[in-house]
Amino acid sequence: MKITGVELRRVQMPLVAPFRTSFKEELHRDILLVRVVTPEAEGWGECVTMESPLYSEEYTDGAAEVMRRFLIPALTARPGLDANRVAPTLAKFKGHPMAKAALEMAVLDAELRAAGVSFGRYLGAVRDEVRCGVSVGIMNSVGELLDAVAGYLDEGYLRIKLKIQPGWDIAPVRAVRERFGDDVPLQVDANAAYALTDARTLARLDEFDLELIEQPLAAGDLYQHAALAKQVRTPICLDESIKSAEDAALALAIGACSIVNIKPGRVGGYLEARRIHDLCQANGIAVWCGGMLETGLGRAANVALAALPGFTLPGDTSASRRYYAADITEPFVLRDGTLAVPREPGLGVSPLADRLAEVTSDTEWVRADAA
Ligand code: SMG
Ligand code: MG
Repeated sequence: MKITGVELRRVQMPLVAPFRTSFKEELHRDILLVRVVTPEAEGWGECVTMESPLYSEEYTDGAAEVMRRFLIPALTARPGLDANRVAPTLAKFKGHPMAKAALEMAVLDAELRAAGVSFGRYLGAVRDEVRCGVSVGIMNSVGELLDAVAGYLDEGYLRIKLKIQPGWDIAPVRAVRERFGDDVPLQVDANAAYALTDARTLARLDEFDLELIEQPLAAGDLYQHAALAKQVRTPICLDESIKSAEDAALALAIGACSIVNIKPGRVGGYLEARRIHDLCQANGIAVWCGGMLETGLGRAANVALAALPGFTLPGDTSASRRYYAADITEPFVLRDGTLAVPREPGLGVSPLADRLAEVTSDTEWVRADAA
């Protein structure tokens, strides 16, 4: 297919409640969507960057800039483009996996809509619905946290992930265990807030029988994670450290983790995400699908990915209402702790025109011959 042009669209989405991690509190999302137009079909992509480069090096204004200046011109200059050629075409530009992933997602959506094939079927989904967890932010008090967790358990979430940081770790985890019991699948995510010298503190989490501890140390600390893994019993899961299937292979080879959080944006797209899934599955390593507070567009693709056979743990693929009072697509609704995998072609969901218009703050058309 040949790209006619790409629309960059910014949408303003207030969160239903503040979401605090060890690096930032989010109250509102300023999201970059891409719409790839081809003669056969249109496709949507969602860029999962945040406003500032705190989760990783990327940030939303930077992603828009690298797309309009480098990535989109490289793609539109290519006749015979398909989703599998997006990453190789963009590989000469270093970094920017989230920007690249959004474009690849949009091209894949256009291609699959034209072919009448769903994301799930294309990626290799083996389930009609996926089991969901929820990620619970850092709160002002343990009481507030317990109320939030109680609400999510009532809604039916199948596992709870608590965001932690130094000073908000042992006490909140203990309180959640004491209040809700040992049977609730519970895990924690530090977003790289600790150092290897904190190994003793992290080992104190062992008594709570957590499913995993996610990204305790810095993204570059692969070796240190391997050392930490020898000092704690709780399985280590990596998020920020894994930017490609190669990274995942290295992490597994040196024992830096025993579980992987797969986020398509972080690794440059759904096709690389599938490669990581395949690698982990071949090595008997469990994976689960992470989240970046996506709208219904990114959620549709994540849910399709999470339906692959190796995604054996519940993901951060929560229902739309956990994030947004009104999503830009028909909302994803939790049923018995699961979300349904869309069956229609491509993403299987589309933005609701009125809703999209309401939340759009800016649109920009990048034409093919701008190259
Ligand atoms: O989409 O439910 C979601 C958020 C899940 O905790 C979540 N994401 O490190 O895994 C993570 C964080 C990154 C985003 S923080 C704004
Ligand atoms: Mg994480």
